[in-house]
Amino acid sequence: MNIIDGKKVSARVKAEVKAEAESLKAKGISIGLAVVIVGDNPASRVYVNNKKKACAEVGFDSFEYALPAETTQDELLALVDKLNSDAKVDGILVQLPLPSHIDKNAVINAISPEKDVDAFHPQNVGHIMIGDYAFLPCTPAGVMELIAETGIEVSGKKCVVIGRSNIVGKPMAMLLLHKNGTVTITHSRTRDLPSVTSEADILVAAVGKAGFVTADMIKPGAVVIDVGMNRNAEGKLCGDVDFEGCKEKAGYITPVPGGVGPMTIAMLMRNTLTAAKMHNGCQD
Ligand code: BQF
Repeated sequence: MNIIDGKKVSARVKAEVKAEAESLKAKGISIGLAVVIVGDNPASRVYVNNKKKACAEVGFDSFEYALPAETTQDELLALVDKLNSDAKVDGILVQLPLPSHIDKNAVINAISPEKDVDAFHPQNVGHIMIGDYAFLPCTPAGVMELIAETGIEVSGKKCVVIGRSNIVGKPMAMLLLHKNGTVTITHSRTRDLPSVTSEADILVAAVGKAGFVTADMIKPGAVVIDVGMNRNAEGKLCGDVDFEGCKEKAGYITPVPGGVGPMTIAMLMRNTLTAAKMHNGCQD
């Protein structure tokens, strides 16, 4: 059993981003990320703080817009519009989930694709599908970095993704496919899930249920990546994988916290750097 250290890998990615940000700064180019949060979801507040902290670490400016829960969709769209044309803003991040009276897709569609550092805009989703990336989807891209860290090649391997969300499951499957994995996407209607997952050389769990993946569901020696972010009865952060039960059987496994989460943030920093380079005409 090997534990993949997401904190360590994310520190390396952030150090690379920081070095590039410094060389841009030497040319008079600063990098800015706008972070928009609507309402007071405590988990969202933590995530936004993590993103602002990472900006400070790598030398980006961050601009927080904390709007009340009653903000109308039109008000939010007006803010996005303003940020789209603000030259100090290279990346725009609207923290999800949004209150139910706001249409998430209307907001995502309003973000300029050139500033869409989450890669949620349909134009960027299309790029991901084709494999000519402008921005990488942050969480799936972070997972790919963690898989690379094991030294195990994706090409030809059986990869199983549990979960089909637009944010994780679907783009995750695309990135694995582009690396020539043989990819299966499973979900709540999949029949006999354990028989599918126990064939996986690489298993990515993005379900949203604590302890969903148990040892009987994994292949001995498999790479097990846990995207889950759940709280158990004691309020402790835990993933979708029964870590204690799976850690001996898996070849490699990611912990929660300290696995995929820090990578999501690091990849957001990388995307913001990419955006700044695009906006300043630096080739990449
Ligand atoms: C860690 C997220 C579900 C829904 C919306 C580090 C984060 C989390 C954990 C973090 C997440 C999850 C984010 C750790 C951002 C990842 O040390 O393990 C960082 O801030 N994340 C988000 O913005 O929205 C979410 C999960």
